Amino acid sequence: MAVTVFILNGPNLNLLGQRETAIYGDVTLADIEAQCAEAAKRLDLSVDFRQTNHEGELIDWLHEAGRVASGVVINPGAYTHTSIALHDAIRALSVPVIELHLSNIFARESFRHHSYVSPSATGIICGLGAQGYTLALEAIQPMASAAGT
Ligand code: CA2
Repeated sequence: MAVTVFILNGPNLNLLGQRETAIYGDVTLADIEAQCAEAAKRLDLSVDFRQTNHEGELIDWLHEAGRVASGVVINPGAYTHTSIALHDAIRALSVPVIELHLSNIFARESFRHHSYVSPSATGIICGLGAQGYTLALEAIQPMASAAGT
């Protein structure tokens, strides 16, 4: 049976494809969702793809993932660099969590070089654009299957 992986996207990622295309490319979040649905089919995963601009909602979704999912892929957006609450919520999970960034945060402004999420994450993918989402699903599939919901 397919296990469930939450794919959570944080603030401003709903704007992808409309602005900042030099950094993030012209791909939209809807394109990424479609790409994830295709990868999920191939990997026999059930994916639940969400985006929010609210920190508390991301935290509620992480708690929900702890109850009903076998893994989480999260692009926390700018909360990556500010949120101890996200750090704590991810730390409380026993399912694998992959932190994902479209851009290479280490090649950008210095305020993006620190992540509060990374020390709590199982693994990190950054700088590979939209392809990172497919790679994250490929990486989490065996771990999520072992975790098994
Ligand atoms: O590279 C990533 O995926 C980021 O998580 C994207 C965040 C940024 O704050 C992180 O440092 C790295 C930004 C999300 C998208 O922001 C947009 C803003 C305007 C127009 C389009 C996207």
